[in-house]
Amino acid sequence: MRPYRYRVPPAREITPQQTWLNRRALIAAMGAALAAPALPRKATALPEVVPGPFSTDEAQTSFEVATNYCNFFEFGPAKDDPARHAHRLITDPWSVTIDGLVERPGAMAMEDILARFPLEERIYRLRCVEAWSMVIPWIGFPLADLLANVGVRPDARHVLFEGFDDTELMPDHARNLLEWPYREGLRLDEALHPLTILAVGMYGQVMPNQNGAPIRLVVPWKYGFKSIKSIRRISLVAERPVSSWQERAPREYGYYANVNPQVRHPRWHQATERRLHDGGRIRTEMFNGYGEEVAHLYDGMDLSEHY
Ligand SMILES: Nc1nc2c(c(=O)[nH]1)N[C@H]1C(S)=C(S)[C@@H](COP(=O)(O)O)O[C@H]1N2
Ligand SMILES: [Mo]
Repeated sequence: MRPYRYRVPPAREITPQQTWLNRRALIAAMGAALAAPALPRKATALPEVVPGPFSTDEAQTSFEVATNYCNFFEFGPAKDDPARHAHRLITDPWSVTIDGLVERPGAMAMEDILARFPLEERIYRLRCVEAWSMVIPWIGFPLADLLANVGVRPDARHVLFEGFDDTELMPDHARNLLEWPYREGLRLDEALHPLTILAVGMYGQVMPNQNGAPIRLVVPWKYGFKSIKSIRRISLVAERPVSSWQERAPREYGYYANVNPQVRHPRWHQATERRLHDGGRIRTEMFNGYGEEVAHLYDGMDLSEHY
């Protein structure tokens, strides 16, 4: 997260969803034509989705903005890099390896994940540490469901998540931005909190590649960088892991990264945020407005120290 200039693209620069879908279909068709026989097709539909708890009724960010103004550094640092390059990521077949301190380690195929865990819509605020925010209707399921399914061993204290590290897929200007794979972590109680979900879609459809297909984390009370995209591995561990951003700039990015208007950041004022869809500035809420649900997780902790 270097000091780039960020702006919301004006409407004329935003690819309408239909064009974007057509382009994807075209790219898929081109791929299919080159690799003659049975190229795995991207799932076009999700199983049944029911409304879930904790959803906000605030105005939602448009699909166009949410899919064109992205942070996904594997595909480059500019806000439109992910929309331009993430189609390179092949998301089917995909599996997530679950290992470490679990009773039943192994690789879980995406089909099995979709078949096993009932999907819910969760409309959450997303607050980036760069002081912009969106409201996104995610489709996913509680991470706690997956952890219950594999059985967490009593000595596990944290969960480590890893993205993909196929540097071949990355545009040249992205390869050296971070140590790959992208890594994030949560304390076990944060991971088990019912607000924490693994998302497989948004806006009623399969997750667009640039938003972290086929499966990503969403932790709405923390800065957006905790919500790791395109997860390949989930490890239950005893020691607190070091995230990619902590490793890169430990004074700027803490392990907790709870949204906190009182903790200063050297580059972005955290007291207010810009809602991308209306351009207005609003006050940033402690825990991104989810304090009632999560404040108890941090009882007795000095959050200016454990930032
Ligand atoms: N693998 C991976 N996950 C990532 C990132 C990234 O660069 N790589 N960026 C993070 C940041 S900084 C933010 S704000 C959110 C943005 O999610 P969105 O682009 O879907 O809005 O994704 C997070 N997850
Ligand atoms: Mo972010």
